[in-house]
Amino acid sequence: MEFLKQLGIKEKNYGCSTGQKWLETSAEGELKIYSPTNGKFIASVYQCSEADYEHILEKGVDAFNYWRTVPAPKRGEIVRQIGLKLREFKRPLGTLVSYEMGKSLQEGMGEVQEMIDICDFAVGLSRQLYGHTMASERPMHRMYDQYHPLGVVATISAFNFPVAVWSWNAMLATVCGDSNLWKPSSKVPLSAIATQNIIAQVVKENNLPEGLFNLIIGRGATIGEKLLNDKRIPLISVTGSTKVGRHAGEVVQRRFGRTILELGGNNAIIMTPDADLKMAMPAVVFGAVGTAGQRCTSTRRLIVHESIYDKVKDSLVKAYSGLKIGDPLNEKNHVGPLIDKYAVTAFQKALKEVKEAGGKVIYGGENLSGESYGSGCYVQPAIVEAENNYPIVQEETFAPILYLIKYRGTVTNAIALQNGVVQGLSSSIFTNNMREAEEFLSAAGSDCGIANVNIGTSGAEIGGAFGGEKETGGGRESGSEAWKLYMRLQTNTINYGTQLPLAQGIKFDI
Ligand code: UN1
Repeated sequence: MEFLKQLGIKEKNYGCSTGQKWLETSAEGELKIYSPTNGKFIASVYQCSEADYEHILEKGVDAFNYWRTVPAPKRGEIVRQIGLKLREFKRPLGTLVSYEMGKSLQEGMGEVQEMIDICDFAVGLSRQLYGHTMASERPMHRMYDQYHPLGVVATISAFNFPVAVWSWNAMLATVCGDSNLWKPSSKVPLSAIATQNIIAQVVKENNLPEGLFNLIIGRGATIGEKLLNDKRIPLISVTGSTKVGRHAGEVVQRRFGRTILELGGNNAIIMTPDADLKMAMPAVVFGAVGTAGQRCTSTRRLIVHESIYDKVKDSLVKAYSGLKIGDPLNEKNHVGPLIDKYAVTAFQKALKEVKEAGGKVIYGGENLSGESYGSGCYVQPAIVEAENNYPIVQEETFAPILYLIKYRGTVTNAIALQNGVVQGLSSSIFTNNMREAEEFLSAAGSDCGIANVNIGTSGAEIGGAFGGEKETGGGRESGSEAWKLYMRLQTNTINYGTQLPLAQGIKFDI
C-alpha cells in the first residue's frame, strides 16, 4: 500500500522512539495490527521494554532542560514547520488513520486538519504566553506573574482519535517549553509511528536534541503504570474511559502530579418545538453515526418535545435507512466499522439491556456480515426509544446507538434530562426561540463543558477549550486558555525601594 510506504511504515516496526532514534527492542512481543475495515493484517509493532522507558525518560528530562531555555517564539517556529510537514502528509496520514481506526476518509483527513490547525494556533500562542502585572499594596514594589515551562508532559491517547488529540496536547506543550512523551492506544499504534516519522524530519532538519518528542508503545500494566507513578512527569493528559481516567487521576494525584482528564461523554441534543428540523436532522445523524458512534462527543441521546416527537422519529428512521455502511475509504459510505469485535459485543449487550429495561429498538441493531464487509466489524446503527433513567442509557456505550427520549412541558424539563447523567462533555439545543437557547446556555442550563445552539454535539473546533465536567474529568485541552495547564505559574514581587514594608501593614521592628 502506497500510503504506508510514504509514511515509513514497514511490515515490522519498533515502538519506541526519542524523536531521533528508534530503540531496537524486540523481546517484549509484537502487536499485530489488523484493519477493522476488512480484517486484513497491516503491520506489526514491537512493544517497548521497561529499560526503554527509562532511557526515553532520561532523554525527555535532558531535552526539557534545554528546551525551556529556548525563547518561546523560536519554539513556535518548530511547531510552524511541523504544521507544514503535516500539510504535506495530510493525504497519506489521513488515509492511514481511516484504515487503521475505521473512521471515514473524510474524518481521517479532518483529524489531520485538526493537527494542522492546532499547530497554527500554537505558533501564534508562542508570542502570547502572557502573565499579569498586579498593583502591589506596598510602595516601590512591583508585582507580576509569569508562566514557566513545566517539564516532561505525557499524553495518553485513545484509539478513536489516533493522532489529533496527541497534537492538541503536544503542540501546546512544545511552545510552552515542555518535552513530550506520547503513549498511544495499542489498538492504533501505526498512526502514531507515522506521525513520529513526520516529526522526526523536523527534528533532523533543525538539529534538535533527542527526547523532545518521545513515543512509547507498550503495555498499560507495566509501562502505563510506570508512567503514572513517575515523579519526573508533572503532567499527564489522559483521553479514555471514565474507568481508566479515575485510576490515572488517583495514582497521579497521590504523588501530587497533575492530570488533564478527557473521559466519557453521554451527549444529548435537545429538540424543542421551535427547532429547524431541516438543520437538526443532519446534525443528529452525523453526531450519532459519525466515527460509528465512537467519538467522545458522539450524540447518544436525543431529547425531543412530545409535540414533534412522532415527526422527528419518522424522519430519523428515514434518514437512517439511507445510510451507506461499508469500507470507510470509499467516500460514498457514511459509516465505517467498529474498532474490534469487543466493541460489537458491547453494542449488542447495550441493546439487550435497553430492551430488558423497556426500551424499543425502532431501527437497526444488527451485526453486518457478508462479502462486502470481509471480516470487518460492521453494524447497523440503532435508534432506540428509551427513558433517560434506564441504567444503560446512563452509561457511555462506544457504539452507534441513539436513545430517543420524549420530554413534556418547557425546555427546563429537557435541560434536567440532559443534565441527568453522570457525564458532562458535550450538549446542544436546536431551537429558534431565543428564550429557550439562552436558558440552555445560562448558569442554570447545560452543565457540560461544551454547549452548542443549532449545532450538533460533535465536531468541535480547536480554538475552543475541549473537555467536560463531572465524570468527564474536568480537564481542558486545545484552545482558549488550556495552554496554562502546560506551564507553571509563578508570582514575583520585587522591592526597588530602601525600606522593607510588610504586607497587610504588619509591623516587625528589630
Ligand atoms: C474525542 O472524541 O475524543 O468534537 C474528541 C469532536 C472532535 C474531537 C472529539 N473535534 O468531535
